[in-house]
Amino acid sequence: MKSQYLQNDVIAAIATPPGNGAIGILRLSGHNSIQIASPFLSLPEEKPLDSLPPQKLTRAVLRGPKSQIDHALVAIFPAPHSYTGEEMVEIYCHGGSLILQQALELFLQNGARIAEPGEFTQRAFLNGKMDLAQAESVADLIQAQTEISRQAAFSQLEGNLSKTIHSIRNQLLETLAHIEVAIDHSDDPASGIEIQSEKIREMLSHADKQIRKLIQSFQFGHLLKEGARIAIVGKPNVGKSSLLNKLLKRDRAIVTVFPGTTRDTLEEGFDLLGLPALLIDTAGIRNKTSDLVEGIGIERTLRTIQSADGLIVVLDSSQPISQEDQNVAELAKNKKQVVVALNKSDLDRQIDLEKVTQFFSPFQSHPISASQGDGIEELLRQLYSLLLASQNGNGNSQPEVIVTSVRHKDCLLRCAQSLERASSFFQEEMLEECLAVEIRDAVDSLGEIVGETTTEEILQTIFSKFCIGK
Ligand SMILES: Nc1nc2c(ncn2[C@@H]2O[C@H](COP(=O)(O)OP(=O)(O)OP(=O)(O)O)[C@@H](O)[C@H]2O)c(=O)[nH]1
Ligand SMILES: [Mg+2]
Repeated sequence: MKSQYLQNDVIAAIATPPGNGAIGILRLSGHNSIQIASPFLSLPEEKPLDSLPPQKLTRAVLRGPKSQIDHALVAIFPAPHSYTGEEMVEIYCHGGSLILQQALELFLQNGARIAEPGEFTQRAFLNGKMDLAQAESVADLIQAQTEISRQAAFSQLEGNLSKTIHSIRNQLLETLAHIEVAIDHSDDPASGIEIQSEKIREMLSHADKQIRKLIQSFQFGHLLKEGARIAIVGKPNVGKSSLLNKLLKRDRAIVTVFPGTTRDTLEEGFDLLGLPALLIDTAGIRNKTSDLVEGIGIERTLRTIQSADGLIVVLDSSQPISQEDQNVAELAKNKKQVVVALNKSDLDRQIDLEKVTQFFSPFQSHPISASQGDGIEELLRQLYSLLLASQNGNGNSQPEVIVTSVRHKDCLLRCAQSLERASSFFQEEMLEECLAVEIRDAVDSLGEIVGETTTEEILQTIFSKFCIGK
C-alpha cells in the first residue's frame, strides 16, 4: 500500500548546512545512484565505484568534465542497507559552498533530481526503515535546543512511542477480531461463540487509560516543543533585569538605579535545566505613573503575566515589603507555577519574612542576589519542579513516553473519542456492529500516528517541514 507513493528516481542534495565549513556532505539516493555519481569520482587504481566495500570510506578525487574539483571521501550503501533503504552514495568533501554546488550540479546533469525537503527520511519511512512517528522525530532531534528535548526526540526515534502505540493498537485489533467472529456467528447459537462483554469492556477501559496517559504527556511535550514562557515580574527597581542578565550570562537588558528603567517586555530563549524556556523581562509594576510609555509597558506586563507558564516574582529584600509588592502578589495569585525571589541578599535584610509568607503563600521564596549570582540555582530548580509537576500529573518526574507532536495528540484524542463511544454501547442495548465500527476507528486513529493509515497529503505536510538533504 505504501509503495504507491514511492518514486524510483535518484534524488541528490547537499546534506550539510549552507555556508562554508570544514567538511561538506552530498548524498544521492535511488536505484541508479552509484551509476550517476560514478563518472565524477576517480578512485585509487581506477577502481569502479560499485566495487567499493559497502559503508566504508574510500579516498576519491571529485572531478568535473574539465578539471578536478576537490579531494573527497566516498561511501556506497547498496540497498537495502542504507538510511533510505535504497542504494545510496555519500561524498564527503571540503565544506566550501562552491565545491558542493558544483558537485551537485554534475549529479543533476547526469540524471539525478534535487531532493525535496525531508525526502530522504520520507523514503526511509516508505521503505519501512522507520515508521512515521520515528521519521517525524528526526526533525525534532535536529532542532532540539535543550537536553530534555533531545532525549524526548531520541526516545521517539528509538521507537518508544511507536511501541506503545503498536501495543494498544494490537490489543484493540484482538478485541475487534473477537467481536467480528461473534457477529459472524450471531445467527448460529449452536456454534457456542458469543460476545464476551465483560472482557471487551475491560479491554476498552485498559486501552482508554493508556491513551489518556499519552494525551496527558502532551502537556509536557508541548512545553518541550514550544518552550515554557517564564515572566520575571515585580515592582520597579527590585532587580528583574539584573536577574535576566545573570540568567542569560550577558548584559541583555539595561539596568540602572532608576525605577522604571525597563519599559517594554523583552524575550530571550533560555535553557531551564534542560527544559526549553523563554525568559521575559517586564516593566516594573506600580500603581500610578504619569509616564505614558511606562504605562503602556505596565499593561504589557499584565498581559504577559496572564499568558506565562511560570512566574519569577522578584522582591527587594533590602526593603520592607510595600503596597506595590502586595499588588504584585494579587496578580500572581491566579497562577500556579510561581517562585518568589528575595533579591539583593548581599545587602542587609529589611523584608519581613512572615509578611512574605502572608502575602505570597503558598509560593516558596528563595533568597538570591542577582548581582552576585547567589541562590539562583535553587530558584531555577524550584521553578523547574513546578513546571514539570504541573504539566505532567505524575508528580515531578518526566513521563516515560512523551507525546510532543500536535498531530499525534489529535490522533490520540480521536482514538479516545471512539473508545468513549464504544464504551457507551455497554450502557445501552449493545449493538455489536456499532461497537466494531468505533473500535475500527480507534485502531485507524492510532495507525495514523505510526503511518499504517496515512494519506499522501499528511505525508507531504510532515516532510515539507524538514530541511533539504535530510
Ligand atoms: N546590591 C544589589 N543590587 C542589585 C541586585 N540586583 C539588582 N541590583 C540593583 O538594583 C537596581 C535596579 O536593578 P534593575 O535590574 O534595573 O531592576 P528592575 O527590577 O529591572 O527595575 P525596572 O526595570 O525599573 O523595573 C540597579 O542599581 C541594580 O544594580 C542585587 O542582587 N544586589
Ligand atoms: Mg528592568
